[in-house]
Amino acid sequence: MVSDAELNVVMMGLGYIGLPTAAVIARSGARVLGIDVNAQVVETVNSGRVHIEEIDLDGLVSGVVARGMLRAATLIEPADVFVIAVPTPFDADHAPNIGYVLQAATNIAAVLKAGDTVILESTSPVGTTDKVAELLARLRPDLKVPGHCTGTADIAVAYCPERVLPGRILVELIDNDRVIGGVTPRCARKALQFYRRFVRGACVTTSARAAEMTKLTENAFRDVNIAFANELSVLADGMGIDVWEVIRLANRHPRVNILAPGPGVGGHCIAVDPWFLVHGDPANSRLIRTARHVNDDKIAYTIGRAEGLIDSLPGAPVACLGLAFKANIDDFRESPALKVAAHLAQRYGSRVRIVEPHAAELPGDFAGTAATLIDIDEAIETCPIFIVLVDHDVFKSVPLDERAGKLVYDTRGIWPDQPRATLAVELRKAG
Ligand code: SAJ
Repeated sequence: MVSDAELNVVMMGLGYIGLPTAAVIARSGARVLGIDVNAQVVETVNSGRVHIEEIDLDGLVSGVVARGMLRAATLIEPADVFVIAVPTPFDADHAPNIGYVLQAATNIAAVLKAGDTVILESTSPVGTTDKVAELLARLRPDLKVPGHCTGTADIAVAYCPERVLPGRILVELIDNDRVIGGVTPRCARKALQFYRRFVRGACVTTSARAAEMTKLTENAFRDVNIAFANELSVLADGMGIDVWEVIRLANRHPRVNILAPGPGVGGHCIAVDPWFLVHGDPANSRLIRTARHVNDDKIAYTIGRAEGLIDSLPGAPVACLGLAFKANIDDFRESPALKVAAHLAQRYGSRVRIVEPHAAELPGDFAGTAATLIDIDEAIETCPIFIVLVDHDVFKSVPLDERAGKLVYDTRGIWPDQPRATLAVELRKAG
């Protein structure tokens, strides 16, 4: 690989993963060109600003752009390493759509030269990296592509999944271990050299297919475990038992570690990636598919429980706490909290007051409803009913004396000291 000072890297896609990764690589001393189809994003990054919220990202991007280490464009240029971090959504029938990955690979093929490394980071169905190599071989018959040539290949093709947690991206990009899968072992070694530049965690090499499955496995593992917690919460509700107490007690067992139930699973990873495994082998992925359904169904269940509580106090204002897909972030995409709150706003109109410190105004989902956005202080003053949908720190810190008399449906278990008589589960038992 070329020396540090000369290394040129192209990042395909400047989204939630691509932009922070590009900035971290630029900080490590490589010159990075970020490519995005959205001209607005390109302009924002080139002016040293960010279009996504992530802790400390603004300062990092403005610094590396000011030093000339990171710039953005819509058109690709030659480089030494190409990293693909574009979306891999699923279609209506949950079939993975790798169209953006193949388009990125097509663009890379146009500028590829001997000695280059192509790395896919997007979460992808097993076999996608092989398809990228196959495409490069077809588009560039002048190059010896791994898996499609004899002797030493001219380029390297590898898969290295991103594993960072929104809200901790910059820390986890450096500290997390990385799984690096090569189309051939030599490809993995080439990609390993690249990640060692900026990763402090261990970098482990394997095959591209094993690395692809590892990524899907990580998110499916979490989905299945959250589904267990969500199923427990429904069972406990039916028996008039506080599920949070049961989980706290069960987790005292040295080999039990139950995750947290909630209003459903949101975001763009955990609720999507397990389908890639299911789609690959539907007959043998019964548990993973069922977990997806359990988590998706929790949204409708939460709405039903919330309606029961709201109807118990006709006409009273209702505070819905949180819209984000999880705590302390401003990301509302695929958020179960937003779906529940928007449904309640449709049904109960001006009775519904939304508290979301990460929103300046209500999202479009509330258009046509009479719901309003208020702050937590106003909610405490005016609302006798609280539906807790997100465990933002600011909600957790509301002291008991300010909520003692409220009727509470706490889907996130943020207030363990809430008097039982005011909890939705207790009211249901009584009713
Ligand atoms: N959730 C629960 N209960 C829990 C944990 C989470 O209901 O005990 C919910 C959250 O509220 C949220 C959803 O699950 O709605 C997902 O949140 P998350 O924090 O579990 O995960 P993400 O989607 O923010 O990030 C995940 C991470 N994967 C794993 O932890 C295995 C991250 O490391 C990945 O990089 C990311 O997916 C990704 O990009 O794939």
